[in-house]
Amino acid sequence: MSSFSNQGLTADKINNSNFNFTELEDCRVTDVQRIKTPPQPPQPRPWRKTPEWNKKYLETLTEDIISFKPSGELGLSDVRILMQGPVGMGKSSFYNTINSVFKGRISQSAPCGVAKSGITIAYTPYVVNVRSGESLKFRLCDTRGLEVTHDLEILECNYLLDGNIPDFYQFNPVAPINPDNPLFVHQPKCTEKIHCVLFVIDAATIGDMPKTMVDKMQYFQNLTNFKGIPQAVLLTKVDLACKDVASNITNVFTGKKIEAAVDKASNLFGLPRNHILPVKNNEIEMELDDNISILALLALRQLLYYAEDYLQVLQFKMKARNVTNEKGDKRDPLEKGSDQE
Ligand SMILES: Nc1nc2c(ncn2[C@@H]2O[C@H](COP(=O)(O)OP(=O)(O)OP(=O)(O)O)[C@@H](O)[C@H]2O)c(=O)[nH]1
Ligand SMILES: [Mg+2]
Repeated sequence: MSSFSNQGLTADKINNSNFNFTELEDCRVTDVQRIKTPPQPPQPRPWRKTPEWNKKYLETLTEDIISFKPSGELGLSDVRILMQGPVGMGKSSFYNTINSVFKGRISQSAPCGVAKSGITIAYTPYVVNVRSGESLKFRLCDTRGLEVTHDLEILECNYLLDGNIPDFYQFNPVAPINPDNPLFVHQPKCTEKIHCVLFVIDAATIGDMPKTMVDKMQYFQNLTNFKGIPQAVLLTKVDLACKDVASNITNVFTGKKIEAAVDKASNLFGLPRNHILPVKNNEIEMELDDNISILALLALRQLLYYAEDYLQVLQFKMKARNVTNEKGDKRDPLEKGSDQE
């Protein structure tokens, strides 16, 4: 039996009213240890494998994204990821969050905020530069948000996917662009087309989306499916959806409310759950937060993988049809009818 002598000290002096024992003469060491280290509550099981929340992992993700290059054979300078979704979901903020990581400070290049008819009104394929000034090999294409009453015409959505809408084109809700418009891009290059679609949805309000909006998104998704373009859902505002995540972003993959929002998005879009990417954009932050950056880069890296997989399929098709690449300019594998049977 392990015991110790109180050496003349009284229980009051020793326990300082913190310990729950009074029989000091026969106090076992194991008893003291048990009282000092109360058993920890079991950690909730993550619903998705959690990333390592540390600087080293942030560096790994950053390097993966910097080293991303679209497959050579198509001759693309970069891939285009189109952000689409209702107004105010955090599309522009996602670009700002990504751009901030590579700038090394909070950046607000894309205007964002809350306005009834939306803040973004133009098609803007944003580029991200590293600090040396070099551009990364992807563009986050921001566009006008969908509204229940007013939005992009479905034909305009089709033109967006096909690269017919010029960069920085300002949408006119009362006069949708058409092939007679002098700005219309009649023969877009493969690099001007969309290689991955990202539906941007607010995790806190996904359950309240009006049916008309869901229908609009699904209609747009059908178009995307028809063209074989890969898709994912960016689930923003996870801080507003779950208090535990608001207090600590690393709880995102254990938060039950986030898991429920992921399930909902997966059902809504008919996409596997690993295509649903939760993020928290910079909003209140004045300084970069590594955990926010890790979550955003994790999503972005996955989008680049989807775009790359798509390009590989296009290359197989190109080879099968024996068409030359953009440099040879003989035939574009994304030409209408060439990527679908
Ligand atoms: N708390 C919180 N707020 C966010 C988050 N993402 C975006 N916001 C805020 O939501 C509002 C709308 O964000 P935007 O990025 O402008 O949304 P958008 O989808 O680009 O909106 P439109 O351009 O109007 O279609 C802004 O006030 C953002 O600061 C997030 O993850 N958490
Ligand atoms: Mg916007």
